[in-house]
Amino acid sequence: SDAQIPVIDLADPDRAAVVARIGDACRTHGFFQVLNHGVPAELTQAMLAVAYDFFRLPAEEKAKLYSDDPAKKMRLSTSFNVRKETVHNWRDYLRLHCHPLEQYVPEWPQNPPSFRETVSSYCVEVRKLGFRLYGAISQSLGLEEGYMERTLGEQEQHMAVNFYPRCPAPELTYGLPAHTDPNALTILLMDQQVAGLQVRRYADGSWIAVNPRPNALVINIGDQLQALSNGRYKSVWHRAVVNSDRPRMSVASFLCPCNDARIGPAAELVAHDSPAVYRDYTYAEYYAKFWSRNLDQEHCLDLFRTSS
Ligand code: AKG
Repeated sequence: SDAQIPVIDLADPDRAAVVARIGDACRTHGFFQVLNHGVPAELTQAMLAVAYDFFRLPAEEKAKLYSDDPAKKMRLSTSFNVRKETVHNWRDYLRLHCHPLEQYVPEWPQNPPSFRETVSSYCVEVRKLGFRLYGAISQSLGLEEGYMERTLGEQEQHMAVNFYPRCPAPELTYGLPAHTDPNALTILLMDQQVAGLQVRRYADGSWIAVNPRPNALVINIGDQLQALSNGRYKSVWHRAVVNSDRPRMSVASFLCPCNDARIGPAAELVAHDSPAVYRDYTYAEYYAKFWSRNLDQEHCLDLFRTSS
């Protein structure tokens, strides 16, 4: 279909209009693209280039980093949950914890030689963008600008560097099957040459392709913002398809509440005619639940609904 997710120019001087567009996008799609987002184009290009260089390293060198233990703070892995799933996904990925950087960078790959420096700089810029978006998202819900930042606590930041090799039979699997993101906000840097991301429209369940757009970043609402917004904003299903012609890369940055953050609908968004849709829980509880499941199950947040 020709439907597209909204594209929002963050440099538009009309702040109220930008906030309104973001609110609209979060309500109707749960996804939007941003332009003039402050992450320099040279840095996004360098990030993608170093990601490709990493996955071009000899298999024996990469194998040393392999682990399928989700508790590890740095690991190279494949598929999603290789121990549990029946159909594997056509994806290899490097997962990194990124905040605080000085704690984690010493564990990161030293090869390619520019990896640590490029990825660290990218993480810093993406985090700044994420906090700017939290401000706008809070305001778009009628909350004070600092609401999300305060409620989510001293936030963690994770990264998935997703590499989807050429797939000889792309109709048999996905790069990543449909899932929603368990964190608060995701900032996705997509391959500029090869498309693959598809987003499920909340309105009618149809899938729309998100085509790469020069220098744009893709933003999506994770499960935690759906909970905080009392269901007004949507953490929607999305997936990555693969193809037989070309490999593809994507770099997903996940801003996550701290483990002991208490998450639940904002008091300001709960009223007699809009009761709390979700119960309160800690992020640690949610995250453990998410990783204990496969991706082909119901929306994880449905397990945290109030019983009424
Ligand atoms: C994820 O890493 O959670 C994604 O959804 C990546 C999607 C993509 O590769 O475009």
